[in-house]
Amino acid sequence: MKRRHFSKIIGVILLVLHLPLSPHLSSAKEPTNPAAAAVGSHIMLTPREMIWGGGDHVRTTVIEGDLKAANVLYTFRTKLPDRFMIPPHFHPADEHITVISGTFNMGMGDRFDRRKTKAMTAGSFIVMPKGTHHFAWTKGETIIQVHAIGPWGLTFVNPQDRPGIMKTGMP
Ligand SMILES: [Cu+2]
Repeated sequence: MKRRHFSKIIGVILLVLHLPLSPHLSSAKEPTNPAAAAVGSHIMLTPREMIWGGGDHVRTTVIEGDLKAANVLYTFRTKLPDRFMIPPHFHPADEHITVISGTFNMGMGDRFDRRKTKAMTAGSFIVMPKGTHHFAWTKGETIIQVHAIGPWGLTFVNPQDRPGIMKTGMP
């Protein structure tokens, strides 16, 4: 009798433990999009192993995928100097941003306005839907990690706009 009771309890525990795991155990739930398994071999990169390139102000390292490849996930990091401004722009795919260090101040809309930005500190996460107009500026040297489905693209709302270090007195 005691033994039966014990096995009943074990059965309930197993059932409870199994429930949140079941999506992972079921092979029927595997994604069918080929991009879900596009990486040929594993990636294990420490920050020291990342190779940065780019100009004097902005440094970039692509850590996964190819920014030009279509329908495949890419991930890159960009290192921006203090008071760097990215004018209103949008992207051809949902943009996912993780702030690695510094502060990335981000706002929405067609006009750059520092008062309308939110201070996204290290560890913050942002998703900007495809086509959404947004802008940003940095406080301190800032590293952001961007991942999205390629190809990468950025279009300024005002075609004359260029990213760059803010001068004092800017909006
Ligand atoms: Cu953006």
